[in-house]
Formats: sequence, structure tokens, C-alpha cells
Amino acid sequence: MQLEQATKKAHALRQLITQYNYQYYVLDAPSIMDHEYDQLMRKLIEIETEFPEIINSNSPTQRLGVSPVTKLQEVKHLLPMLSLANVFNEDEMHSFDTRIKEELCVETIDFSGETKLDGLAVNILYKNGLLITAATRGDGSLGEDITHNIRTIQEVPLSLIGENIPQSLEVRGEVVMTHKGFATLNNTQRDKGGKVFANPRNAAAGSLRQLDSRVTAERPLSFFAFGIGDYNGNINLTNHTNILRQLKLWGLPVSSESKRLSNIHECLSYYAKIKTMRSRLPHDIDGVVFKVNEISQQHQLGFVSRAPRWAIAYKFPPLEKITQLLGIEIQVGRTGALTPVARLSPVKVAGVLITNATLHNFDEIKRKDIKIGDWVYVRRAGDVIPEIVGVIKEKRSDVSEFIMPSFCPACGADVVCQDGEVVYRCIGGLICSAQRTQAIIHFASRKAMNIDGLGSKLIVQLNELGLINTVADLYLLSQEQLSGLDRMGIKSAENLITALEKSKKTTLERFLYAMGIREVGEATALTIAAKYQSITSIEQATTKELKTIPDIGPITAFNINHFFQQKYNLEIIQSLILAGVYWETKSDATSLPFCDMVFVLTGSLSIMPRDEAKQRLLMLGGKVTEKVSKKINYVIYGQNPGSKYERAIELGIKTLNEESFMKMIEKKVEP
Ligand code: 9MJ
Repeated sequence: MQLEQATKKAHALRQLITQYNYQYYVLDAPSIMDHEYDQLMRKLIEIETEFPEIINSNSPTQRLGVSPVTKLQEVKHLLPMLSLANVFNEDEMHSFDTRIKEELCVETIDFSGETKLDGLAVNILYKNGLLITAATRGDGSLGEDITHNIRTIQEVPLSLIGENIPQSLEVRGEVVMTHKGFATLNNTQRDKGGKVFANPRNAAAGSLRQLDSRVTAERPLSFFAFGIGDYNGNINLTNHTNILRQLKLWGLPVSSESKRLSNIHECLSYYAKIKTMRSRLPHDIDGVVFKVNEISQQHQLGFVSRAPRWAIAYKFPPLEKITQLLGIEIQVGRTGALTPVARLSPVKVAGVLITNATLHNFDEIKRKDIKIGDWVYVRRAGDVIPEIVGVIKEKRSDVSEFIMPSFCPACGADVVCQDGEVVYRCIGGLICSAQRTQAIIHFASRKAMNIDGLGSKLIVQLNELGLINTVADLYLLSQEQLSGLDRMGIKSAENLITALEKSKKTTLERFLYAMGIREVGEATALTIAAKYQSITSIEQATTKELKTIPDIGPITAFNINHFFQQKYNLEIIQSLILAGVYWETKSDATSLPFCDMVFVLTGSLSIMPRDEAKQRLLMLGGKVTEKVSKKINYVIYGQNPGSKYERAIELGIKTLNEESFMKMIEKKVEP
């Protein structure tokens, strides 16, 4: 290829890639498959490697810096970056509305409402459509230069698209980290002994202040534009809604929740709506921002002490509060695992009174250096169990160390911690009433035997009264016994008997899951049930044989085999069957449509979780494995399929995208 041709080709590829990035990140509507996108990138890299002189810093191949910066330099914002004044209740919102109406001498005001992202505000300067610098807010006038890190965020365009691109444009927005990204990051950090972050905001801030952009590139950061600063171009932006629309047209991601609101009542309804959505959003928000929509009115109102008078943040109650740790109690689980639970001085977090928080395990107490009597930050995000985020060391006085007991608090049996495990366990097994109770709670749960109306309180009561010792005793309970219990009338007793009766008809996989074997979740139970088809065959399976099943590791295989070696467990199974528990035997495996066919799943599936896809294939007689070899019948690929997909092409194995896969499992025939 000649230089001229290479330049043209590279330019066309860059434009295509920018366009596909835009469709993916901004419009959330990808129009090509990930591997096709990867091919375009690869082609561009090839050309740029052959003709390095045509590389420019805004090429999509150039997101990563060559070497770390030595220090974050200062950057002056062209127009100061303002912060927002806050309100915390409806009265304050009404005062804000009244104040600006009076000031503007108008009867009604048009607002723009948007979520208040809880991340880090940044300012990105584009000149003639190219990203030049990016900086933190700093003191509002001077920020820190984080251009090298902002460039690693895929959804931030390195060059703008569309029409009427200003000669100079400051884009204002927030960098956030999703809850999922935050959890993954902290797990990785924990595994490699690195810094664990207290919340997604701190993680985003820490990531943006890295000197080495290769570290930032590994961090799951997102960006949303919420406004502009200085701009210079021949486009007249007259209201905030137009600005957001225009930013999106220029290729910048904008929150999809923003809405034009015509009065204070609509603002209050918007606040209420966003508040109910809060826990379902992928990232933290700490309130809602209302902005006077008309730019001319914004100018008229101006600003005071670095905060615009035309905007307000209506904050949500915080997700984190400070309280005192009164004690640490131990809960014994179904498998004997001892979980420390924090007893807290009651505190209202995001509208809910919190008295307990999970401490996960002993290691977590050590790692977070938590002592009884400490003042701690408690966080409650969405439906997540409240947890202790950290300790306020400065407030520490008169504290005591938590010591893991050597004996089970429920049954007095020894507590052991096996080498390499973080979990301490009671070795009491079924003599431990706590383990027994938890095992019965698990047996009755929805995904197991699904015994409607048999909750944990009732099970504890039945256990304490000596009415049930094993799960099989549940089916021996009489209506008279039940109606004599606390908060149980004749009608509820009758309902429970009916529910118990109904639960007898089950499936092999549910039954197996209900046994509560360590490491055997629903997916594993299904795999085993699909493979063996009968409880007798499972009982006879050796550890060696179980290990050969895809996704069953040596520990799970040992646990399954060990469980069925126990005479006591076999007796319980026998009693359950005698009590009338049954399931229909599936048809012979050889008659299933995909019998003996082997599948590999690769890439992220968007139609259904990978576990489910796997289960569906197993149910139809197929096998699912990890490695691509000549023995594989189909490779099913989702987004970012990577090397397994490439290997399949190399070996000439048939590949199926998600759509064809769905068709195949629905029709139960090969495509
Ligand atoms: C956040 N944090 O989501 C503003 N913000 O506007 C939104 N912050 C802001 N707007 C002017 N949506 C100053 C700050």
C-alpha cells in the first residue's frame, strides 16, 4: 500500500470506529458485532504499524499513553467550573422556585431535571473537534490535568462527530464507576493485596488521579456529559435541553434520565420517580439536579460564591451514616460456616433503620481493623445487606478486640478453620441445632422445595419445640400440631399442610439442590440431574466420575460423593420418598434432541445469563465445555468473543450467534 492510500484508508477506518463507538456507548444501539469492530481496529493498527508517520494522537488506537506522567500538572479552566447549592426537602425546593421567579419577574419557569451522579466532575476541552485536555474541577478555576486518564475511557470521544462543531468547546460532565465495576475492582484489588476502595466514588477518584494511564485503562469508568463551559462557534444554544441534545449529537454520552419540566410540581414528581429508581441504577446518584432551562434566564440569575443561582441539587438521604459498633455476634449457617454479624447502635440509613450489618468473615474484620466499640461508616445501597465500610480511627477509645470463638455458640462443638480457607466452621454437623434449622430453611426455600408459608421463624419454632429434627419430619407434621403454634390459626395450618403436600411433586434438580450439599447450587444441581437422571445413579457416582463433568471441580465432586456416603443422609432421602416426595423421570438421555453434541459458549451473552444458556443445553441432552477442539459441534458466541471464537473459525467449527442459538433451543433442532 502507498502512503497516500494508507492515509485515506486509516482516516476512513478511524471515522468508522468513532461512529461505531458512538452507536455503542452513546446511543446504546450497536450496529455491528464486537468481533467485526475488533477486526476494524486490528486493520487500523496494521496500517499504522506499517506507516507510523500517519498516526495521530486522536486515532482510536492511541487511547493509552506511552509512558506514565511524573506529576499531574495544573490546568486553568476557560470558564470557571461551578459547584451546586443543595436543598434537602420540599420546602427548600419551593423557596428556590419562589426566589428565582421573583428575581426573573415571571410566573412560571421551565426546568431541566437530571440525576446527580456521584462521581467526579471533569472538564474536557475540544478544539476543532479534537480532545485537547481534560481536567478535574479542582478549586473551580484551576484543576489537575488528567487528559491521559480521560482518554482511556472508551465512551469519551477523542474526536467529535456531527455538524457545527465549535472551534473551542469545554464539555462538563461526571466520571463514575458502576456498582458492578466497583465490586469486580475491589475483588481484584483484594486478591493482589492492593488498595480496596470504600465506595465507587473514591474508586473513580483514585483511578482518575493515576500517573500511569495503563492503570486507569483497567478501571471500569464511565462518563456522562451534563453541560458546557466556554464555547466558541457558530451555533446558538438557547436552552439547557438543547445543549444536552447537541452534546449527544456531537458524540458525547448524556444521561438518558434528563427531562424537561414545566413547573415545580413536575420537579417534585421527577425527584420522587428518580428516588424510587435509585437502587436499580447501575451507578450511585446522590440526588437530582434542577437547572433553569433558558440560557438567557441563567445569565440573568448569575451566580454567588462559585454556585450558579440557576441550578440546585435536591439531595437524597445519604447511603452512608456513622454509628457505633456495639458488639459482634456469630451466626451459624447451614454448612456450619460461622458468620460474624455486627450489632449496631440503631441508625437510619436511606430511610431504613439499621441495627445489624454483615461482616462476611473473620478476615474482613482483620482487614478493615474493626474493633468492638468503634465508630463506623455503615452503608446501605439498594437491596444490598448493610455493611460496614470502614472505621473512624480518630474516634477510637475504649474498644475491645473481637475473638473468634473456639466452640460453636449454638451447639458447643469445635470450631475449625481449614488451611487456606477464610471461613470458620462448626464441626457439629446435624447435632448442631443452628445448622439443622438453616438446612431446613434452605430445603423449604423457593428454589428448592418451594414450601409456601414455611418461613424461617416458623422453622425455628418447630425446631425448638422438637417437632422437626430432619427435613423429612416436615411431612409428618399434622394440622393439629401446626395450629397450636404461635401466630398460627386453623386456616394457616391448613394452608401449610396443603403447601407441604404440593411441594411433594418436584424435580430431581430441585430435590438435589434442596439437600443443601456444600458448593451445589442450582446450576450444579441441574448439571448433575441432567447427567444422571436418577437419585440412585447420583448416590453411586464416584468422586472421580463426578470430576469429569464440566464445571464440577474436585471439591464439589468430593462434597457430593461425601454427602451420599453418609448413611444418615441416605436415610433422610429414603424417608422423604416414603413420605411421598417424587419427581418425574426424564425421558432417556439418548432421545434428547442434542444428545452427545458438545457446545462451547464464549463472549458475553445478552439474551440470557451464561449459566442459563448452559442449563438449557444440558436439559436438551447437550454437553457444554470450555475448550475449543475438533470434537466441538458448535461455538455459541456473544459480545467480545475473543480467542475461542477465533479458534473455532480456524478449526472450521460451526459458530452460532445469540439469535441463531435462541432459534435452535426453541425449535430443538440444529440450524
Ligand atoms: C452531576 N453531578 O450529575 C451538574 N451534575 O451543573 C449535573 N452536576 C452541575 N449537573 C452545574 N447533572 C454544576 C454542576
